Amino acid sequence: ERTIHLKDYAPFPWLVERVDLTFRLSPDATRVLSRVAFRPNPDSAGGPFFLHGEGLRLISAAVDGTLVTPEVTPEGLTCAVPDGPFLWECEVEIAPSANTALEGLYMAGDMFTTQCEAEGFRKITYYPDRPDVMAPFRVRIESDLPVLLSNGNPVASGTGFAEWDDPWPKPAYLFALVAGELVAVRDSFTTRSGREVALAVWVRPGDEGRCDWALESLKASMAWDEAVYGREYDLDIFNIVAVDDFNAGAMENKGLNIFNSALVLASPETATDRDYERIEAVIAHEYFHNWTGNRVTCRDWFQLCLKEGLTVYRDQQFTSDTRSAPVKRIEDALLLRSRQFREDGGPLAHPVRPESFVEINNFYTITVYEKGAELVGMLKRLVGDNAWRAGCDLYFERHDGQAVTIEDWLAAFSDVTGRDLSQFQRWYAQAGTPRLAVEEAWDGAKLTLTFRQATPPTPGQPEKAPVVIPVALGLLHPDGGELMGTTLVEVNEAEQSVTYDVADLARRTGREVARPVPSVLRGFSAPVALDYPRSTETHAFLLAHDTDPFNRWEAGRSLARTVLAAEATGARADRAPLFAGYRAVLQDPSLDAAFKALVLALPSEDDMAQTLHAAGHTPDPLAIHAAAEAVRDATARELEPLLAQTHRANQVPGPYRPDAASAGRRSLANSCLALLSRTDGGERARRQFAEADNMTQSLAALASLLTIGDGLAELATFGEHWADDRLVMDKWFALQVACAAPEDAAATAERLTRHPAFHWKTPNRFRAVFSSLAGNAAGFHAPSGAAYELLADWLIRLDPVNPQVAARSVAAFDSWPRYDAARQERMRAALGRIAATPGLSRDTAEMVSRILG
Ligand code: DPP
Ligand code: ZN
Repeated sequence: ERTIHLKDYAPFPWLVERVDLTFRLSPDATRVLSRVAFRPNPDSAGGPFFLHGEGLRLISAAVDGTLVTPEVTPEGLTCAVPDGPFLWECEVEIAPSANTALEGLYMAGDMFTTQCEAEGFRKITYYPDRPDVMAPFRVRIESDLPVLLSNGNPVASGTGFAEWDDPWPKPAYLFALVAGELVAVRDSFTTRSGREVALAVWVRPGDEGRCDWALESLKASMAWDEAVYGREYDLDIFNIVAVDDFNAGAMENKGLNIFNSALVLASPETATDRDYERIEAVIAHEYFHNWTGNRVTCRDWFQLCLKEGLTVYRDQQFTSDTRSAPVKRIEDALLLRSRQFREDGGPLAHPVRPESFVEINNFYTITVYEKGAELVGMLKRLVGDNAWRAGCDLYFERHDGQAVTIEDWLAAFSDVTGRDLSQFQRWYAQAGTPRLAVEEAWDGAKLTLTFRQATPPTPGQPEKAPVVIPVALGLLHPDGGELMGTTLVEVNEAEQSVTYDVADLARRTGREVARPVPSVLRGFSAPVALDYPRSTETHAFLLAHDTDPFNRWEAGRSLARTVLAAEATGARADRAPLFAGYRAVLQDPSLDAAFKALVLALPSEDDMAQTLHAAGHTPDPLAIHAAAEAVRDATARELEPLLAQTHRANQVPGPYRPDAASAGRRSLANSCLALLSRTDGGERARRQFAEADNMTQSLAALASLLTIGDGLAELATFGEHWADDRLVMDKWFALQVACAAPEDAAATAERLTRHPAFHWKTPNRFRAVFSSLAGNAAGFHAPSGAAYELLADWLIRLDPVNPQVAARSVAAFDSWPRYDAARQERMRAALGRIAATPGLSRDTAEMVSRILG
């Protein structure tokens, strides 16, 4: 297998002056004509003229107008070319209708669409398909279809054709083309310098009523990027297209964003609050790429975090500003700890900037994205808000129109601040989650905190050096008040101490001297695992008194974790402090509803498996599930009147609105509903299901019923009612598997694969069943191994059709090393069976071999 290494980077020996493409569209035989003006790259040491190209039928090629016969291989072609500038022309034929991998030019139903990131453009024509080759593109599309779209501004159109011109130099991965019978929902935005931008969301006829939220979110994003980063949009038009068959979430093609329809289309009847929030965030994310990714792009794919980590960070900021900042921070930490820490602690661990890959599509990971965003957040914390903005401005100014590296990014900040960021750079190079141990010493007047950091070994990286860990901390007085507000401690040694003169702090705040209660890693100021054993009383105290909302939530979480860890390992736990904490939080009028809902949610079962594994146990998924169920049952019994009252008090009257406050109240009411269903036999949920006028309420009610082993009638009603709606049916498929009892999960998934609407070649539908199965921890790890077998069977079937989706789904098996011998053996056997499949894709083969180690 070819392995690509970061250290082997060399620039392409030519520069591209401009690209002209003509597409003669036809599902089975599309012709692509390209004219590319090359000139020698003065920064290159030279080399052969090699153009990437895969699965293309070469019709003809010419250099400066003279026909040539290039040497063609499965990866591309080489050709003799002149020493100076020259014009390359070629014509190829491709078959979009045969493209089930959904990479390159493909058919989504009757429409033509593209997905080129990372290396899909080479399936469209011969080209230097690498992000450091940037050029302006002009595109002519010839087709009888009514809507013909590409990047940039429209420059000409007539019967059977349209022409587009993108003046901004871009790499081929940002190329896009869409053609089909689409309708537009339009709006406009005036930039702060007065440029009028025409906005449109293009959808299949019938979906027009579900575009308003995407347009609102887009306008809000455009205004936010101007206000917060001073970044304006730079074309006359911004198009978004909704596509049903799409491998990922969305794609930031210049001026023509293409979205998985699940992340664009929303109406109160069909989309949940969660969907609305995700749509808003993803619209923002793709829009923000216009500056972080498009105007300034990546030199090579090893630098993927340069654009993704930064853009995720920016979309997180946007959501914090638009909704609740503490709630957003908690949600991001939840995601990071449940999925990124898992990845970082298993066989798929890799640095935020990997050093090698076989298939780059396998590195669009939670580590590159979410840990990448954490690194950006830490950088901002370390340099401060003013230097942050100055550094960003310098980065944009210096590198506009360039393809750059993490070193270039960090240089902007060291230049602005004079600070040496070389130790910080280790965060990009070292895989694994640093563990930060904290110890307190109290002498009656001074408090010393000692920090010890260590990053565990990961594949290929046995030894780790200390990183810079910004630790935000505060000190609380035992009377509940704040003794010292949040300060930042930079931990950059393996072991480091900091001492606080508590006597002095007490005098200054007019309090008695007493041992303070530290609140450490406020706001989750660094993506580390904190090892700070504290008593239940301390957690209860922090839950009641911490002034930092994140740590307040964290304290509640720790109470729950302590109970679950004990009960899942057969020990007895005192649940009373947890229930007391729940009571206090539910009754606190100063806390918002979304926050209360987050406190009420138990750590996920996979999260508990990670916790137990880190503590030296072999986690038993069934025991964890049973413990969580028992705690939920007990919570429902113990807190019933308060839950019922909270449920009533948080009903949102009037027509559905997706704003954060309403969504927060629904979230809290539905958390209560889920618990109350355990004691009321599902009565409230059945009523809510019958009366619901929006998807949030009806899906929550249905989930509550299915979780208590009820709701079959409602499930059938729901399925019939929404049979023709592919997005809602994805929820119908997913929910049944997600809510199935451990012993039923595999059978439920298997039964659904026989459902006539199980269109397994559509990624959303495949994932509705199989991501849900992998996410149902106790069901996936049921002792029979049936879920492992079923997933392996389907991955073997999917791989030749859609290698990208198959490869991503294999990651479900990456937790095998933490389980008992029997489960390990079954999971490895399933992986072995996939590995032994003849003709396995490069994508899936790489994943399986990394997981097996
Ligand atoms: N479309 C994906 C994203 O925005 C990859 N660039 O993250
Ligand atoms: Zn992105």
